[in-house]
Amino acid sequence: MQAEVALIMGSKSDWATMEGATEIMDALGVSYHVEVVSAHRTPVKLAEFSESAADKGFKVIIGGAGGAAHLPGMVAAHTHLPVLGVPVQSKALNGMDSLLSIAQMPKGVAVGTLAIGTAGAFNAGLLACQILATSNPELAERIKTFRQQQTDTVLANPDPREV
Ligand code: RP5
Repeated sequence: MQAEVALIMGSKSDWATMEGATEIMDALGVSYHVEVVSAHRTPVKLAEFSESAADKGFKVIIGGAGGAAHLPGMVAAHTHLPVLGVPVQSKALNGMDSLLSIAQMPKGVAVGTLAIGTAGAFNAGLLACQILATSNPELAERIKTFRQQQTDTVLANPDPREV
């Protein structure tokens, strides 16, 4: 079965962060493909991957990268599919470099930028599911259930001193 989401990242070192996207996609029953595709180390592969992504059946691409994080922007330059960018926390600048590299796209080529690090990766997976849910009512119901469970958990235990 063809995966609906392509989850790509610039390096194997990004996996510890990007794995968070798979957590929520697994929970919501959305299929994904995972692969290292580097804007700088494998630029031809990046172009070929991005140009063929729609024809392969992918509907959303999540790209995670750190430092000079050109991956999501360059993917977006090669496809009309929605691209979600996750700034991986870098050692030198704590991910501020990654964030600005991904967020500051020029007008006309869009990347949806998430938060730095694991929260951003998780939310990229969630947002990919929400995009797919616009044409999948059953997935939309599963997302609503997830959100309600999250709300119920917080409301059920409002004392910050209790675990
Ligand atoms: C980026 O450089 C990657 O996305 C990664 O976050 C960062 C460091 O890569 P490695 O040197 O760990 O392979 O391209």
